[in-house]
Amino acid sequence: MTNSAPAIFPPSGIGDARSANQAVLDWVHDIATLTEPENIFWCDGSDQENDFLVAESIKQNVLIKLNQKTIPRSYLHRSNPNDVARVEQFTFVCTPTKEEAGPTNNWSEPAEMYAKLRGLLKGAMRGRTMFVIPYMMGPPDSPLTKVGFEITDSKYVVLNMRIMTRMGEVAVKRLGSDLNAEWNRGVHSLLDVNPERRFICHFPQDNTIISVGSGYGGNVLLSKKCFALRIGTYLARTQGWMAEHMLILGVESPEGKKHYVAAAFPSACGKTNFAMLIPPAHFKGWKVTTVGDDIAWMQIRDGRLYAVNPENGYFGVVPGTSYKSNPNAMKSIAHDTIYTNVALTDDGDAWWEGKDGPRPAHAVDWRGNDWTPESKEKAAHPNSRFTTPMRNNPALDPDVEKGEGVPISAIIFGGRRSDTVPLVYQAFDWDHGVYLGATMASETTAAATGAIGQVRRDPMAMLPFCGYNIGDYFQHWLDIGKRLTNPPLIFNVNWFRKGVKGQFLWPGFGENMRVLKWIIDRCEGTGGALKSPIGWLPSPHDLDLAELDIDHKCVAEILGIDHEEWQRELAAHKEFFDSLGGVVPEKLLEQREQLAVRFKE
Ligand code: OXD
Ligand code: MN
Repeated sequence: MTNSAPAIFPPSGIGDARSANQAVLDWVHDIATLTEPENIFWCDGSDQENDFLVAESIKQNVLIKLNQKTIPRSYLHRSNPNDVARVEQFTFVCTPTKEEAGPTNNWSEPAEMYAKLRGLLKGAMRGRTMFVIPYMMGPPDSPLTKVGFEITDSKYVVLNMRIMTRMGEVAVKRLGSDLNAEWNRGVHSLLDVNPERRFICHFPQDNTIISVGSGYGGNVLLSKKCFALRIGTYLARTQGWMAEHMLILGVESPEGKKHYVAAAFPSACGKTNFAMLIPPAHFKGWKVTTVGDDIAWMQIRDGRLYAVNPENGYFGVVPGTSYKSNPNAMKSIAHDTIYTNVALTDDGDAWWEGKDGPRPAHAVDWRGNDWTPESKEKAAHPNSRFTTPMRNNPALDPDVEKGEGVPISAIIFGGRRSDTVPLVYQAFDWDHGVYLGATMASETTAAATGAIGQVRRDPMAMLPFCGYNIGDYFQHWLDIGKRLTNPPLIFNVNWFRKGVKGQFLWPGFGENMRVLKWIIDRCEGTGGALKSPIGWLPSPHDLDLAELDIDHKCVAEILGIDHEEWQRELAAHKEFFDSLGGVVPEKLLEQREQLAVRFKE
């Protein structure tokens, strides 16, 4: 720091920049010179610092203290109503050429975007404190673990990053003093939270993210979608590993045999619920444990894929969370949790649509307005969120900190589809599995702004998160397959198929254990299956449906393949591949042709 830089604040011994890498200090100095903050606050992630920032946030109305008896150390934040979800239309991948960003990303020339962002950031932190957050993604002793620094002028971001990452000195130490060491530079400023000046920009070649004009999680907790996925995919490709939008769970049989599976579902399709699944009573002795609920970083060891969860907390969708849908999530969010955009009851509790128990007679809704059960508006925003430490999860897997990761036996793709796609089926091999991932689709939800309920292709649930050309990403998947001697089996699931009357055919939630069990049986080589044009399909008796109250007609319907629907699906696959403008690898085009041929056989 030079003399002209602002003083480090607070001077009380909280936070310390002295041990930081000079390259980081130079960058901090550059951003401080540009944004002109009143103070620089070097975050250390300590309890003392957290208490200080929580108290300040309450004073400034950034946080509302919830009832400390019923939900200890938990707080509510209300975001600006214009700022409640990720903004894909303002998210950019800035690579030297447009081709590198590919057909699925908004692209801008890096120099142009840097100039525009520097213009917006000029003086942006005047009168504000600039926080510097050192953080680490991944377990402390993992070769996959990476360091990032986020500069922000939002206390809410600091408090959330402390939950979502391993923050503070641990990251500074991991980085060390090598000026050429790899680390992610993240700059965030709220500016005036104006959608017209909202940009989430990634510079993969520089390992840099700049996000302005938003205070909403996915846009501003730069560790998550921006670093662990968009920049992560770029690093993964160049370094030969995988960064995926996948939960990771462990399944242990009563005999103590354990498998791990990774699953990619688009946003708000029940990833957190699946990651925390509690098996129904019939599956006595079976245990499901959570390694991660959103992101998997995977590497090859001894011809197998091993996964770590780079995160340290969960940023989950609140509405619909209940003791019925996800008891482990309910226990996780019963303390030490930051709620965003839920309703506030008169006794200081958090409330949302789908919570257990009766609706409150009166509450204050997510916008801060009075709400009663007669109100037309929802009390909690459909994309309201909880931020909670993974340590709160009663089903946390004991190997979550294991540096080498957990070995993955199966990869599951899935989406929200009312028709066409059966409950579960298995790919014939890795390349066919890549095709299942590449052609995945889902009906859109509230996790991103835009229309809800439309079928959108979302390859590997990565459409909004792949930080480079999607064609090269597909090729990377195919290349990884060539290096695996013991590859995970690949499956596709759909919990959301509906009957003719529009009713869900499958009960979902804990009952998804029945599907998981079949997947594990297939990994063990014991599960039965029928060969179908789309892959290996269980027959109704291959699934353990004992003690499940389900109509046999429903089971047949949910496992069925309607040839007409699949002709439309095949056409949609072609249309999607064509829309990508020639980047899809030949191998996947062949997969489509083979699928078409199998339907004619
Ligand atoms: C998320 C998302 O927040 O996928 O995890 O949108
Ligand atoms: Mn996600």
